[in-house]
Amino acid sequence: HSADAHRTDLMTITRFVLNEQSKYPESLGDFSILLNHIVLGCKFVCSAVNKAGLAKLIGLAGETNVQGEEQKKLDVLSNEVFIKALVSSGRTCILVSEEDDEATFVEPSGRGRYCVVFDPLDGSSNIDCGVSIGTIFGIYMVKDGHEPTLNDVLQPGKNMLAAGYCMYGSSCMLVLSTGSGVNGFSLDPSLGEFILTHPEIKIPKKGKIYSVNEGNAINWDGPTTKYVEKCKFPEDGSSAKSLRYVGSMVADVHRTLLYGGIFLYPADKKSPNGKLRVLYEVFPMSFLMEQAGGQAFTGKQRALDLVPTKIHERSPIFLGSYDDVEEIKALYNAEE
Ligand code: AHM
Ligand code: MG
Repeated sequence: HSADAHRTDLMTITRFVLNEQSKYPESLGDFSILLNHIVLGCKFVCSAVNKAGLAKLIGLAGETNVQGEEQKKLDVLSNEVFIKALVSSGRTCILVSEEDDEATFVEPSGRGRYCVVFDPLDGSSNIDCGVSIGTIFGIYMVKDGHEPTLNDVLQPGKNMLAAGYCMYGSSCMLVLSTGSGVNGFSLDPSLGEFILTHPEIKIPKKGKIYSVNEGNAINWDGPTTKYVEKCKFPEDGSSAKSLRYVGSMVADVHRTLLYGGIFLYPADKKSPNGKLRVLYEVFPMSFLMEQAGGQAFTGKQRALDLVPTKIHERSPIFLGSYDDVEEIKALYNAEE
């Protein structure tokens, strides 16, 4: 019986990645080691996020200002844990974190070939109210033998070797692509292991949900305005789309991946480059979308073709189901 098999033959994320890597005989197992360190960071953040509410209660009983400090600490703490886990893996050379203005260059003695770009705890406005937040990461590799420079991470997203996110939601889920499809793993808290629960995720070709901060509509450009209008008042006889917006990119993208639809963070008059960061928000999510059969578009081009010039650069982003992104592409292309 297949249900029994699920309970006794557990595909952990480590086993899964080792299996994948064994297809490449030249693989040294470095990637598996790196991933194990990322997984450790995710488990730590998951546990810290779950305790955050409790820590707040304890704080309230004691000092009055502990409350605010505890919450702030969660981003900083998550960042420290990831930086230390990644450096100690011995497999990284450059780290770019949303939390740090400058990139971290690993000392030569502890260096490896991988560059990791990440947002350790995304969706900061949702921490205080217990709504889903997440970690996003992307991985590049430096070409053999040269001294690593920022140019090794200022690469188009299509050069990433792997990308993923971990969502701290009603359950803790890690979604990963190493360039051959997308797989989802759920943390079994009793085992402390991520178990493959969502093999070969494919995004529906077309969806019924759009996801955007409509409060910014007054500042939108023509194509975005027109697209959202079409979601609400379709002209072709199709039914209107539902609106879902958590305000945590990981949660909004995760839902889009599983249910289909489109996620938008467009440019607006106030933020001509949108809000989201290219290296550790736009690229990893675009990589996952394409790997799942969807698309990701910046309003001008395929998102993964973008060449960033600064590590904290921003870009507008439209990603999700193939057909839905095709529609917004048509509207932007008609503008030109
Ligand atoms: P953050 O890095 O300060 O948490 O901001 C990123 C978040 C994303 O998770 C989310 O998609 C977006 O900001 C929501 O922005 P807004 O509140 O403008 O809708
Ligand atoms: Mg962020």
